[in-house]
Amino acid sequence: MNAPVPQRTIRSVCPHDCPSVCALDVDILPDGTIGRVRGAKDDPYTAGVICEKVARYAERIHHPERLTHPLRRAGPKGAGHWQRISWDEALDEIASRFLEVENTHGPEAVWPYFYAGTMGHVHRDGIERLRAARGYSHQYDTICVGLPWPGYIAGTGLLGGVNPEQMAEADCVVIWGTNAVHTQVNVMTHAMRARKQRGAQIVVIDIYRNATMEQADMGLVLRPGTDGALAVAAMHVLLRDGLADREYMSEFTDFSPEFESHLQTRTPQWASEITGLSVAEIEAFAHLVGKTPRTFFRLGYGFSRQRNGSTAVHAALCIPAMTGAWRHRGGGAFHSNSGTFGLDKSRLEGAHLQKGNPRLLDMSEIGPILAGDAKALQGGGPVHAMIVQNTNPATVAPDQQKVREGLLRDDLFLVVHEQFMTETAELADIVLPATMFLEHNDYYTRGGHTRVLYGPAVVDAPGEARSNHDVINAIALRLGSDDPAFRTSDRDVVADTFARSNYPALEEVEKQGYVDRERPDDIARFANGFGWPDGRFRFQPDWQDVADRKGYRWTCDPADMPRFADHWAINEAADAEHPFKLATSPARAFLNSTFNQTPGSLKREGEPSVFIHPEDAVRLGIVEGDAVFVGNRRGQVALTARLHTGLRTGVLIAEGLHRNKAHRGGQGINMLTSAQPAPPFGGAAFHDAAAWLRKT
Ligand SMILES: Nc1nc2c(c(=O)[nH]1)N[C@H]1C(S)=C(S)[C@@H](COP(=O)(O)OP(=O)(O)OC[C@H]3O[C@@H](n4cnc5c(=O)[nH]c(N)nc54)[C@H](O)[C@@H]3O)O[C@H]1N2
Ligand SMILES: Nc1nc2c(c(=O)[nH]1)N[C@H]1C(S)=C(S)[C@@H](COP(=O)(O)OP(=O)(O)OC[C@H]3O[C@@H](n4cnc5c(=O)[nH]c(N)nc54)[C@H](O)[C@@H]3O)O[C@H]1N2
Ligand code: SF4
Ligand SMILES: [Mo]
Repeated sequence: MNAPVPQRTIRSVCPHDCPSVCALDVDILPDGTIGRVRGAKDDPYTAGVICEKVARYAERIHHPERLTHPLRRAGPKGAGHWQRISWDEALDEIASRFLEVENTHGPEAVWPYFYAGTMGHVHRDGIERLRAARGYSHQYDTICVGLPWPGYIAGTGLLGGVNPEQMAEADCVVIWGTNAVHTQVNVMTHAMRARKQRGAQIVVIDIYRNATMEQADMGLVLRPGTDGALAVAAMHVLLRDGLADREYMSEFTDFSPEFESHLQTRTPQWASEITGLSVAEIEAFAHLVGKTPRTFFRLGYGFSRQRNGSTAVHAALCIPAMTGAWRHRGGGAFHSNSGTFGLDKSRLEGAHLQKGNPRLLDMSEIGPILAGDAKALQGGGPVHAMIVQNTNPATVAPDQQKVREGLLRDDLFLVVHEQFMTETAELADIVLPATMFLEHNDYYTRGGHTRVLYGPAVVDAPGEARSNHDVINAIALRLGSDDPAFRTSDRDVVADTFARSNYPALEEVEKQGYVDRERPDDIARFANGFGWPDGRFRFQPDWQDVADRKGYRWTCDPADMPRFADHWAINEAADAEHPFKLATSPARAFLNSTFNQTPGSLKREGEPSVFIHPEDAVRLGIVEGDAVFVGNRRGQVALTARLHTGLRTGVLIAEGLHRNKAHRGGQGINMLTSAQPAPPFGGAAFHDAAAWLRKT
């Protein structure tokens, strides 16, 4: 008889698409299953805290509905009839169907589609190797970062900021457009330290009194899509009341008399009419940040998911450049450090294999693309085959009706590699079972901090589940590619990527669990200059420079962009038929659509619902718990009305991506969101939809 294996605790890292990228301590029980999952206490950013959904990970990794075997559709598309097949059968069929499409329609008719279900680079980005080797259509990655990143870079020239641990050393923390209590709980750890240790003021700027605002000293509830107006009016007040750091601006920014005259027109009264905030609120905010040198601006993703989101992020980022907050420890700004990791992923992504110069298809436009929209197809032919990894577009992508109809097309061969039978997998021809993070090796960059962490394979995968890396390699080999890049292990790729990037060797990283990429503090706060050639922060962005630097593609006429930091009035306007503005803010216990099948999360989130202001409810004869429809030109969705005093009249908030079928009628919230690429460079404006609401 084998000796019982003692329980052990291993160091891992949360793989989910969350800026916190927590270091985890995971108990592995004697039977090889996982037990408790805790935040690592010795990791300075995680600091022993993780969210409740990951703390309950045992219920996800050992979920009875996990996919364990390859499946082939055994009836009409989407009908739910499946036949179990072997991996060989599955891979052979995929290879022959892909080759058939390549030969009939050309390689651009195949579109590998992925996102960040796992944030491990090997298992997330390895799909690019297959794409490159076959010359398949590229994917333009817009769904999450297409709006915020350009806005940030437009100011600083680099996607990086002050180490977020320094929030604890601030006298004021501005949490702008991120519901951190739901989406990245560790921000609260460090912000609360500042309050406890230094009496720091916490400001939260959002469009409803969300869980994060409940913790704030100053909560600003503005109208959706009006953050740019608040920002420029705050700057107006800073200049007017002598609170701008003119010395800092002349040394470190492009501040000009023209910009100053522009701001003179952006009065608090002007902004009050746009934002719905009172003049007193705008002035109080400006005075607080103007008089508190150590103010830390934590800019989130939420307020960028408006059509004018890029310019809003840029405008908000201008405030610390005017107050000189960047000068002071505890001050400055942060959105993401994703521009600072210095990784060479050329091999991982197969740059050396690139065949031809295929078109670039926008992932947020998957609906129009599959519907045959010529513009979205970039003038090329239809997509006839897809392999989807790490994402669930049938639930998460905008303009859901088109996405669903497109995925159901009979002339589309759809392969979905998944951990669960998601609503995308349900529409597939072939479904492949995928491993989870504790079952494969990978490294993870922490966009919300400074570290790169390593997560090893520590438990066996269930059934025949295979990793993304292994599946990509197997398909490429079957398609006839013989490059050694397709004969590697995930661990080899981590080691090779670290070596190419001049990181410490994997063995060393493994012992420690992480590589610290913290930049010297003066560099992180741009004390030697911002990331543009003249070292100056830009109040007057040059969006073409941003496009050139990052390879972005214009989706509007550059001449239409505001010249300076500003409010840009281009959002979907409410009108007589669509009197509400709807935002689809994140739910606490789901992560996008991940966890929308785990019992603990389902219990917490309850049925899909919509927050409505009591005055609007009274006007429409609606009471708490009523069944309602919310709709617009794109479709309609059944929800349950919840009265909430913490939003403005005329605003609706539907938290979370419940399964479409959790809604009466089976239509999910993205029925209502638009796939129209937002300016300047694309991205989905998920929180910007005009809509009507009526009782069912
Ligand atoms: N629990 C949970 N955690 C998550 C996720 C999740 O779905 N659930 N998603 C993960 C992912 S992929 C990402 S990218 C991050 C995103 O995390 P965040 O940066 O927090 O961004 P969002 O979740 O889009 O929205 C945050 C807040 O922005 C608000 N908002 C919407 N429009 C506006 C506006 O015009 N102005 C202002 N000021 N606020 C506005 C929303 O109401 C919401 O409260 O979170 C990650 N973490
Ligand atoms: N209405 C509305 N829609 C939104 C948003 C919103 O705020 N409102 N937010 C948007 C944002 S910010 C984002 S980032 C997108 C995210 O959208 P998605 O990237 O689709 O994110 P998830 O819904 O979490 O789905 C990830 C899927 O990957 C699978 N997965 C995880 N790990 C692995 C793996 O190792 N291998 C394989 N093969 N699969 C794996 C999971 O099981 C899960 O089904 O959604 C967007 N959609
Ligand atoms: S807070 Fe984010 S990174 Fe941390 S455990 Fe939860 S989902 Fe993962
Ligand atoms: Mo995201």
